[in-house]
Amino acid sequence: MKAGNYQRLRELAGQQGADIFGVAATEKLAKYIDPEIAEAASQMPHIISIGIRLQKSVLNTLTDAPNQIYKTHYRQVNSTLDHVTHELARYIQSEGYQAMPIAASFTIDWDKQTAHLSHRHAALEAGLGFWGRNNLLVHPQFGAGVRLSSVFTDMPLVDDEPIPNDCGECTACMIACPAEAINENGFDFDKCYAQVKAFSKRKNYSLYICGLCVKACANARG
Ligand code: B12
Ligand code: SF4
Ligand code: SF4
Repeated sequence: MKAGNYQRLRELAGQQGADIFGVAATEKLAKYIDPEIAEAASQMPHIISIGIRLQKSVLNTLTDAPNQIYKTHYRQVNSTLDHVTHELARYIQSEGYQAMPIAASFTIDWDKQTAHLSHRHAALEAGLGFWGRNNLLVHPQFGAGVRLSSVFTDMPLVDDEPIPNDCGECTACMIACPAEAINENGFDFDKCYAQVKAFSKRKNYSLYICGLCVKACANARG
């Protein structure tokens, strides 16, 4: 039953537009769940993690800053992620189980820069990739060129395991980052945040996006 549910959800996610799919145990992610949903989440032992691969043709138009085609692609992919997680939740509820889809991109606490759930940590536990030098979830084949989303559920499912891969000798994102936020000592969140905030102030932007370490990683892996 667990394996059958997993396969059915995996197929549905793929039909609706997801490129990658995995399942993590909710209990491993307790510290990455916002208090607003903690009680509800504790009754749903699995987190379905999905991802959509970004188009390299779009990423490769980036030179030294985000541009308008990246901004529109970012929105398209978020919108599709929200569609897929909603469709998975609809199916699960129709089968008599609980499901809670989490938005692809929504910040609930602006001081701490946190969401209802950290999709990266869910994807890490679901075996969709490893933690990269760029602080992003790196898929072994698509690199950090994947956007992520998640659904809590109590439908019986098999949990996946994390994968052992890592960045190895690669340093492509260190060279690409305009803020020097990625270095031998790790990831400097303040430098990255200051850079994406500065980009957001430009005319017609408003979003806290960048994409340069994503582009570097997608090309390094793929
Ligand atoms: C708020 C937010 C931001 C904020 C701050 C994010 C942050 N805290 O790092 C800002 C605006 C700066 C930002 C920037 C970007 N973001 Co953002 N962001 C989010 C959002 C909405 C919430 C993140 C969150 O919950 N943080 C809370 C803390 C607890 O979790 P965390 O940040 O994941 O983890 C921290 C630590 O655990 C630590 N850590 C360090 N090393 C290790 C090692 C291990 C093994 C572990 C477990 C943890 C760990 O790193 C983090 C601290 O910085 C998520 C969507 C979501 N719901 O997850 C997208 C999300 C993380 N963003 C994403 C992306 C792509 C970006 C940008 C590239 C912008 C862009 N799209 O062009 C940059 C990249 C910055 C970078 N290199 O990390 C993607 C990441 C996809 C991926 N493949 O990983 C997400 C998941 C959106 C999505 N739906 O796909 N983001
Ligand atoms: S999002 Fe931009 S500023 Fe932040 S680490 Fe990546 S390349 Fe650097
Ligand atoms: S570009 Fe290379 S070093 Fe940076 S996160 Fe991706 S694999 Fe790791």
